[in-house]
Amino acid sequence: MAVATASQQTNPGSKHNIEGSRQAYYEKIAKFNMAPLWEVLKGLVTPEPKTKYLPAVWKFADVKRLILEAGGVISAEEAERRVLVLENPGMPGKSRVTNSLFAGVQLILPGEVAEVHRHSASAIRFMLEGEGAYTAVEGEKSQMRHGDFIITANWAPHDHGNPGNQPAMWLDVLDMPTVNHFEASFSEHFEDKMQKTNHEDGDSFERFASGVLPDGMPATTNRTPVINYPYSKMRPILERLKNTGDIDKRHGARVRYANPINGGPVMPTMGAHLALLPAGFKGEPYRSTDGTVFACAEGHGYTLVDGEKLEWGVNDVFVIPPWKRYQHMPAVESVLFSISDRPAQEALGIWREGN
Ligand code: GTQ
Repeated sequence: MAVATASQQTNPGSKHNIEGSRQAYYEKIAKFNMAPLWEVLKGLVTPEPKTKYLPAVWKFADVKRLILEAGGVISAEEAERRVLVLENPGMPGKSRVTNSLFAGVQLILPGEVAEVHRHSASAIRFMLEGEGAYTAVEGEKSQMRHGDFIITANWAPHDHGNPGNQPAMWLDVLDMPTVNHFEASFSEHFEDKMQKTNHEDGDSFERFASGVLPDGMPATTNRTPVINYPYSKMRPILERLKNTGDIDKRHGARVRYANPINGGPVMPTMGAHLALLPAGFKGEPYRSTDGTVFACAEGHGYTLVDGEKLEWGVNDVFVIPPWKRYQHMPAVESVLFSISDRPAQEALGIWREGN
């Protein structure tokens, strides 16, 4: 072996010479905007999903204290949206919680308005704390209460306001990184600060999610017409599932927020679930290719992810990156909201799950 190594060093075909001539070749083709696939192929076509994003928890006690401080730093009007971005610690500075999703917590103080605008990105709100604030979407002014799930589909005009007397805080999740991946982002402002709303609170839920549909409605739409899926209507359904033992061993007693027109996801890019984890539940391991953002609506416990314990309680937010194996371990009966890019992956045929 020693002899062979010595002869290789003087051989014109030695490893050293080959690398040198390859490098010269790479430099030559780079001038023509070309590059060798074989140098990068393994990183591009991985045998399993690889992520730089990390599992993480944002404790509501910290989020609340710090965002209330932002109330003294900038007004909602000046900020346009007074939001603390929940930055994934694996990718700081990217304004992302997963590679495809943005998450933030928004604060509206009593008397404030966040002016009407619209954009290509779709948004959801999951209401955390404070009563008296509303989001107006497409002419419906929707009161936001703890656990409510509010839809702002792409290009839908929306404004927020708080005529009440408590600071209102909610989780925003938007598909901005997905839209920006396609470099397809538009946005615009309106002359008025607020929309004229001619649909009463709860109108879209009653109109479209009661087993009948306005006659002549198309049989399929790629987004839900419902603006607010109120927690007061969802929570009793979880109770029904629990009471009949319809409890998934990984997810608990879980509903998927559906488009009532065709049963599809609420939006093409983002889908959400609400799950009750009964007292004593020990979740079996689960993983899927959709990195998922969770918010705790009730209870407390922890989620095991790759041997790490993410402890959560009411209004805490946590993220599980793609293909990380996790198990939910509630300490008491708990309710978890979750949202991910699963509908987008399913539409593209790349979504997978496993244990
Ligand atoms: O409420 O319209 O967290 O446009 C980020 C961008 C919230 C909003 C965000 C937005 C909004």
